[in-house]
Amino acid sequence: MATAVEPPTAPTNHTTARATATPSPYAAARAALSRDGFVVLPAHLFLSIDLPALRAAASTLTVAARAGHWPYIRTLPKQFPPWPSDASLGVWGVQHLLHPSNPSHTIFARSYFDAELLKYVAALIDCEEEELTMELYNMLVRPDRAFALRWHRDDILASATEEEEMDRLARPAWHAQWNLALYDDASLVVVPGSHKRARTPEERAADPYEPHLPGQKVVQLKAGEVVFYNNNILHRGVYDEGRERMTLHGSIGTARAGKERARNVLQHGVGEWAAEDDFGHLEAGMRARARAMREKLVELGRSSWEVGFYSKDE
Ligand SMILES: O=C(O)CCC(=O)C(=O)O
Repeated sequence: MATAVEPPTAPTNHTTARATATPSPYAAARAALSRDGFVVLPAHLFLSIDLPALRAAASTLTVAARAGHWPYIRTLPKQFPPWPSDASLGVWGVQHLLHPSNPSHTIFARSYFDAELLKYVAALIDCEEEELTMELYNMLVRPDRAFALRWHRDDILASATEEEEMDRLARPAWHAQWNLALYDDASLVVVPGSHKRARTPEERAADPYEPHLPGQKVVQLKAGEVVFYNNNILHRGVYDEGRERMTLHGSIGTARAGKERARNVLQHGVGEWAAEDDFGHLEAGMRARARAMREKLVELGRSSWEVGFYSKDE
């Protein structure tokens, strides 16, 4: 079972930590992610995560999105992109928190580029921090009416054969994905360990909205906690439209990722505005990191212009 990882006494570089006998917190998180497919980290690790400021910014943007004033939204009843930009359909996600036209994008950027978070990301991907590439920063919110996501793996189609599943699962993810809960959240349901194996006959035969798959676990997050999860773990979202949800949903990649990852990232439209954001309001050290990571995303867009995308809803 994935457990919360205790904080480092003194932050260390994950490559240094690998050589020591006692696993560093970064190595422990990596081991848990590798074993279970997810790992929950405590809120106090991440000093730049300012919950009151994030809640205020998240609430303002969500109100704008529901009123039709923020066009980057996930709309009901669609699970996968692209989503029509019509808030009257109902909203379950708010996209592009780092878009320069979001007046609060700097507040979200401080949490996305948090120094400690990036150390964990590099350790979980197993790359150097200098190789990290900006990807996506979105927010999952209480849906406007009853809604749930079906069981899925983010970049393996439900129609994949056992061989196709295993072929994809055997390859490195080259990115890290996380949920950071601004309010207590129990929406993400996973099947621990399923990121390492093809679906069982029972999982294949199950209803896409099957409420109880063997071994499933509801990931319980307290406000401020972060769950990193393998996006190809068998998972779903089960939502309570009556309960506040504002959970930041991020991913960061590495320059080592190929076109497959480029498709997954660029299908969300981030390539259209990323070059405009110079993160000018961030503090110097964070600004330099953000600009370097943003540059890698812009380069990914340039070199992958032909990737296109498919929709798993079809
Ligand atoms: O709501 C969640 O936490 C899960 C979201 C998800 O599975 C997805 O966006 O593919």
